[in-house]
Amino acid sequence: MLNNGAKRSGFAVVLGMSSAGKSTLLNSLLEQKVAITTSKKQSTRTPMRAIYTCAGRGQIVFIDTPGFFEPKDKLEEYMLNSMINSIAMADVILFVADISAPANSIPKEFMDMVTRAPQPKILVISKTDKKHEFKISDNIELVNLSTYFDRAIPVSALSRINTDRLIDAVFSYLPEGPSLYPEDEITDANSRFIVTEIIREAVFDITHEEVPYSVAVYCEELEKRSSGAFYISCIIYVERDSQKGIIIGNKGLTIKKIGVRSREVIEKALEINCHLDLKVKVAEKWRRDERFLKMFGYHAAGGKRKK
Ligand SMILES: Nc1nc2c(ncn2[C@@H]2O[C@H](COP(=O)(O)OP(=O)(O)OP(=O)(O)O)[C@@H](O)[C@H]2O)c(=O)[nH]1
Ligand SMILES: [Mg+2]
Repeated sequence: MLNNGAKRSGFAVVLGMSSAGKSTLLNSLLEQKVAITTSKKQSTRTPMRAIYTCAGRGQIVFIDTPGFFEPKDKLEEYMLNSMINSIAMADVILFVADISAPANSIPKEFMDMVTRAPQPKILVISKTDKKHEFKISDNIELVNLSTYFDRAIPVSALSRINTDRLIDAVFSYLPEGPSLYPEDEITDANSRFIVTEIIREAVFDITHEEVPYSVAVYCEELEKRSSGAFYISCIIYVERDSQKGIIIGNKGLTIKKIGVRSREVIEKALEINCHLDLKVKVAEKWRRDERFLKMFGYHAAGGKRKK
């Protein structure tokens, strides 16, 4: 436990399968929306830092990561590599496993990667609100899994069950030291990144099948006007003409819905008033094209970080 009230700080990397609830957990721990969350897989495409500061105790820099899967194109290779590279900087690893996921859903190579890492590890059993009466022994895979971890903590991000216990556990594994980020900062992501993520989240929620996975958002302009309101212009890229039609929708209704919803979330997240302009363009096979991946920030030296 904490030593003579000395402050602690460090990195806690959050790993797990896609849709395990990693991003939702971080939003719940920070009591603020910092990461996008959707019911569809592969919503997080790039690692993002979510900063939890407690004046008396110190600072935990959580790193949200893309969920594990077999990569099929360059975007997915970037996602997997960025997740793997995040592990090295962690002081503690949080492995999020969905209590309701089917047994054996976690590939052995992923588990091996996690268990081989030298850092202390916490198994975070997520979505426990889904089980009427939660018993770890109900899920034999989780019982086996827990033997590889220093401790297992069942949580519900949505019902905020055991989130304080998880914060206590993470602090106990961090080294003593000063805050790594200014204490009022909650993420390292810049405004352009936050805007494009919010639009992508709206597309994920509003469109279906392959469309969300074929979408990337590019922010052309984000500028404060003399009125005090911001002008934001973004391009939604898709891979095919047919997808452009789906995004625009009958009489432009779908793009309008995406715009209204995104603007509302952007204004709340950035605490601004804004005018949001959305365009849709086709960039064939962008998921396999280095130039586009770079442009969208899906690149090792991606330029969307402040630091
Ligand atoms: N019932 C319940 N659902 C949850 C909880 N946490 C997350 N979910 C749901 O699980 C789905 C996936 O959540 P995300 O947080 O986006 O999952 P993720 O692990 O970040 O997924 P990727 O970014 O795709 O790897 C969403 O529909 C969430 O609402 C929880 O505590 N309880
Ligand atoms: Mg996520």
